[in-house]
Amino acid sequence: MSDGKIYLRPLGFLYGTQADAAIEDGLALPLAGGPISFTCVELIEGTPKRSKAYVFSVPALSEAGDPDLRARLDLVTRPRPPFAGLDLSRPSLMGIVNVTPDSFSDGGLYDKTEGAIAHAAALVKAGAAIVDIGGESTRPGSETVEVQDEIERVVPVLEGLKGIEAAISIDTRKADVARAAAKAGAKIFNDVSAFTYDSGSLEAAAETGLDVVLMHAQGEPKTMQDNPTYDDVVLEVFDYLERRIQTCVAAGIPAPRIAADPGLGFGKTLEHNLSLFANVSLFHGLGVPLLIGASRKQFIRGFGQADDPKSREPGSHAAAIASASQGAQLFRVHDVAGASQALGVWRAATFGSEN
Ligand code: 9MG
Repeated sequence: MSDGKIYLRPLGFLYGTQADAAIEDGLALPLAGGPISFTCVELIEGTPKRSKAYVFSVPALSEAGDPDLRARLDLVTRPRPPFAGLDLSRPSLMGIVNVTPDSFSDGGLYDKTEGAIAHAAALVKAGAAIVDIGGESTRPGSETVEVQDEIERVVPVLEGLKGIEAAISIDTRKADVARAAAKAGAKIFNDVSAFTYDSGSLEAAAETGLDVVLMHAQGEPKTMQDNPTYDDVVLEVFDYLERRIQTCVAAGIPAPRIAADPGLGFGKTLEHNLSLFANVSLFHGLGVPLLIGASRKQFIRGFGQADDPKSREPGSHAAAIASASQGAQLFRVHDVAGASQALGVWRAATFGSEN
C-alpha cells in the first residue's frame, strides 16, 4: 500500500460508551487514547506537492501489515500522558493574558501588572487549567519587543501568580524570557515560532524542563498575512510540526512534554484555516496533544458581523467545539467562562450521563 509518506486522517467518530463498544467489537479504534473512537480513516499517501487519498474502514485497516502505516496508526491511537500535569481525557482551557501596551490600563506598568494578575485569577476561577502570559503581541502586523522589556512586563505577573491553581504558560519566542519565566514559576513554554526565532530557545526549553507548545507559523507576525502560500497547507503544517517535534526530542525534550498547534491565523488565508479545521484529526498522527487557538482570530470575520474582535466569541466557541469533536485536547481562549459553557454543553450532549 505504501508508496511515499503516509498520513492518516481519522473519520467517522463515536463518543463515550458507543466508542468503547465499537472498539471492543473491532469496528473502531481510540483517538489519542481518549473517549472518542474512529471507524474509518482517510489514508493520504505522498507529499504536499503530490498525494493520493483512499478511505478505509477500521476493520480493513487492521489487516494492513505495512510498517509505516502501523507506526502512524500507533501514534494516532496511543494514550497521551498528562501534559503539564493535566489529564487530557477532557478538554482543558488555556486562558489568554496579554501584558502588552494595549492591555488592562492606560496607566503605568504597576497598573498593568495588577490588572494582568487579577485577570489571570479571574480566568482560573472561570475554569482555565492554564494561563498563558504574553508580553509581546504576535498579532498580524505587530512589531517585536526587546528581551528586557518583555521580561519586565511578564515576570512581575508570574510572581504575582505564585500558588495559583493552574499551570502557568509563558507565551514568548525568546530564550531569556522563557528562562526568567521558568524561575518565576512558569511550567509551559508556548512558542509561536516552535523554537525557530531564537537560536537559544531549544536549549532553554531542554534545560528548564518546561513543557512546550510548538506552533506552526509561516513568516513573521509583521508580514505573515501578506500572501501566505502552500501546496497543501494540511500536509505542510503536519510535516513542519513533525520535524520540530523530532528536533525537540533530539535536543533532550521528551515527547510527553510536547504539544503541537497548527497555528490558525499565522500566515494562513481563510481557506487555509478552514482546511486545517476540517483536518484537525490528522494531526493526532504527530503522537502528541493538540492545542487549538482560534479565539477572536481574524478569519472569524469571514462569517459576518465580527469586525470587533470581542464580537467573535460565538465563532470562537464554535471553533473550539469543532476541534474538540475531532479529539483536540487544549484550547487557547480569551473568554474562558464562555468556552467552558460551550464545551460543557457539547460534552453533555455528546457523552451524556458519563460526562
Ligand atoms: C500566542 N498565541 C497567539 N495565538 C496563538 C495560537 O493560536 N496558538 C498558540 N499556541 N499561541 C498563540
